[in-house]
Formats: sequence, C-alpha cells, structure tokens
Amino acid sequence: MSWPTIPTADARPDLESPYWDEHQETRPPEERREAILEKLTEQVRYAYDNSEFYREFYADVDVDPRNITSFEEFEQLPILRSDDIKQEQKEHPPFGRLLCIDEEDITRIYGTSGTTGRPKVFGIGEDDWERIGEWHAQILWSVGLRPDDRVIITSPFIQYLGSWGALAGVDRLGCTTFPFGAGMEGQTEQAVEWIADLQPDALYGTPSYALYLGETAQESGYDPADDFSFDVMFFSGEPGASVPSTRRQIETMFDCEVIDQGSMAEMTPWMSNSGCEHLKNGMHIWNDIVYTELLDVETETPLDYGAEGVPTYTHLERTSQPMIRYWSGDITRWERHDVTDCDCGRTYPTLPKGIYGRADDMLVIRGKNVFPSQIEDQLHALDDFGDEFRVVVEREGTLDTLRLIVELADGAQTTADEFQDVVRTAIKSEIGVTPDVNVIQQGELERTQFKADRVKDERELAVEI
Ligand code: 8LH
Repeated sequence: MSWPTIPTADARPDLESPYWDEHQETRPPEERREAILEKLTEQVRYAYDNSEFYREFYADVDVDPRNITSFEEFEQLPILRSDDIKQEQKEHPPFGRLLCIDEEDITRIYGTSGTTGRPKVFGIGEDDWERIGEWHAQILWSVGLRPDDRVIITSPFIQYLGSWGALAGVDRLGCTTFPFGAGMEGQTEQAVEWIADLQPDALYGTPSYALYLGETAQESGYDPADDFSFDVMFFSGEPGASVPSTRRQIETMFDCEVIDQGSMAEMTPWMSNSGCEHLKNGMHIWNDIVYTELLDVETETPLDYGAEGVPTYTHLERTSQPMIRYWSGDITRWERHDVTDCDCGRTYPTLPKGIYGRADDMLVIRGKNVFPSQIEDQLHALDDFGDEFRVVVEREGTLDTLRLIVELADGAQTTADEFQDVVRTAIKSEIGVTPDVNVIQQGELERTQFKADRVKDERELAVEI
C-alpha cells in the first residue's frame, strides 16, 4: 500500500458502473479494517514526525506514535478538540504547529465560518486538495451524479469549506459546474430565474436554503416541482436532509431525491459521511477515506454499532494539516452495514438518522433530552406549517419552559388557535414536554441563505432563586 495515494488525474469509471472503485467500496469490513490500520499507522507517524504540536500532544502516551500496531493502541492517543486547535493557532499564528508542510507549499487557505470567537485556519497543500476532489467525486458518483449533469452550488463562497469542497468534487467528476453562491441580498430571487433558465440537474446547499429557494420560487409564480428539473439535491452543514419530514418536504417541493452529507470543515473531505442514491435516510460512513470512531459522550470511549455517541474523526491521508481523533461534538447513532436497509452493496457503517445535532445543542428541558431536529421533524409533518420556527428555552423560577414560535402557512385550513393546539399535541407526543406556542403568519421569521440558527436558550440569563 502506498501512502499517501496519488490522485488519479482524470480517470473515471465506466458510466454504467455504480461504483467509482468497486473493490474499495464493497470489500468485506474486516479486509477494510486492515487497510485502514495501515493508513492510520502511516498518518500518525507522519503527523508525529512533521508536527511539533503532535510531538508535544503525544509526549505522555504509553504507545509509540511512530509505530501504532493496533486499533487498541490508536485508541490510547488523546482526543483532539476544537479548543486545542484554537489555542495552538493563537500561540503560533496563523496555522499553529499542526501544519506539517512548509507554509510556501500551502495552495489554499480556508477557515471556520462562524461569526463568534477566533476562527480556525486550515492550510491545504496541492496534493491534499487533489485528493479531496478525487474522494468527493467518488462519493458523488455514489449519489448518482455523472459527467453529463449540470450542478448548481447554492451556498456561500466564503471561508465555508462546504461550497469549495462540493465544487472540487463536482469539477473532478467532470460535471458542468454552476458555482452560483448564496448570501447576497436579492441573490435567491436571481437564483430562481437562473435555475428556471438553465435547468440544472442537481443542487448543493443547505436544506434550510433549499426550502427558502422553493418558497421564493413559489412567490415568483413558479412551481419548483414542474418548472425546475432537479433529479437530486445533496446537502450538508446542518440536520434536515435526514429529518424525515423535512426531507419529504424538499423531495415533494422539487420532485427530486435528497441526499444527506457532511462531517466538518476540519475533516475535509467532509463528504466522507454521505447518503447514496439507494439510502432512504441517513449517511454511510466512508471510513477508509476518513476514519470514524463513535465515542461515548461522557467516558469518551469507543462504542459498538447500535450505540449513540459522538463521531470522532481521523484523516487517513492528509499531508498538510492532519486531524487525529478529532472530537466533533455531534450526536448520532451508527449501525453495521448489513443492518441498514440499503441496496447499494457498499459495506460501510451507516448513520441511519444522520447527525441529529451537536451535543451542546441538546436541550435538557425538565429532565428530557430534546434536539431541535426532533421539533423540526414534527413541524414539517404538519400540513399547515409555514416553513419556519424558533425555539426559545426560558426559566420561570426553577422550571424550564419551552416556547415555540411557529409560522402558519398562507392559505392554511386551520385557524391560528387550532394550529396552536395541533403543534402543542404533536410536540408533546414527540418529546414529552408541552410547549407554549406562539403562532405567527408565514414569512414573518427571517430565512437563512446558509445554516439555520433557530434556537435561543435564555436560561443562562435567568436569575437562580
Ligand atoms: C451537520 C451535517 C449534517 C454538518 N447533518 N449536521 O458542510 C460540511 C462541512 C464543511 C461543514 O458544515 O463544516 P462546518 O462548517 O465546520 O460545520 C460542521 C458542523 O456542521 C458539524 O459539526 C455538524 O454540527 C454540522 N453538520 N453536516 C447534521 N449532514
């Protein structure tokens, strides 16, 4: 085995082949594990040899980072967290000593796209970027994209690696790429007209944006299902594509298939979690591209299939800024490939319900654990839901209260009072907590052109009594 692999320039499988690399994708999991271990060994040794940060980080471990011989040894390496990267980059700006190549060999600089705190900086070398394009193309092949497809990218072309990573894959696959972007005032209205004129076959963006685009198209007099010709939409960045009722709503609105994808910017090739054209919900974990463990949220120890925990990722072939045992802070459940209802023939583990959300997004209300994506699922299943909502958690005295601000669709069959009861009942049956519900008219809440931010937890502002 060679490490790292050399990207294949422009080779592509036969158009009829469902696989980019049949052997890699369908081999028995045990055989894959051996190949993964070889790559892990190389990756850890490489990081240790080339990064002062990792040498310090691994100073006290009981295993030899230059020669990891088993998964058990690998699991003794400390977990890397976002704060470790921030601290390192603060002390050794701009890249930190995580960088394993010379600064002059960085060909691309990306970063985190959040608006608060110090951003994390990612320096990427040319060969890493080519491998990212290659792997994303391979995964997009499993989604059903082919070189004759026209693909519009409707997420912001900012520091966000989602847009650029999608672009790299679509380009490498040989599709006609339409990098439209998002985020400017009036851009969604323009996107509607461009889509109506150019009829792309596929769209990449966030699920929230697709709903906003669909609504905007309807306001401009289009029926997205009839007037657009999307076969598939692939999404990342937030829950939604694996929230069953949101997925159904997008599929119906545009008459297309929906694919869920995405890990984290740090872990690009972030498509290593991805649905395929056969999977009805959730994502396969392409763990020979990015190795993924599921760790217990409290004990941080590895979990078996069937369990719920935090995906923790390791690059397998990254030469510029490798991440090893990187704690995502997300929550999901994973299953062995043969427990998953998917006909694709790939032997990767699966996240059947996608990533539900971040552990720190989980609201504990009156002792019940609630993810905003569960509320989203209930609301999107309601006929008269007007597509947007907000969750406000407050504290009254010593009691937590859940307040929902929910839009009632234009032309709804129910009154606001009736809809309030419907929402209350649906949410109570799902999460066991009765919310206060404020019903407002469709369009009153701001839409997002990127990732939605729907939760306001005001409890920390409350005075304890
Ligand atoms: C998701 C999902 C998903 C990401 N379901 N939650 O878009 C892919 C990458 C580039 C990305 O979004 O990276 P970024 O900006 O670092 O955000 C990562 C977080 O986004 C991740 O930890 C999740 O909380 C969330 N996310 N894809 C649910 N398909």
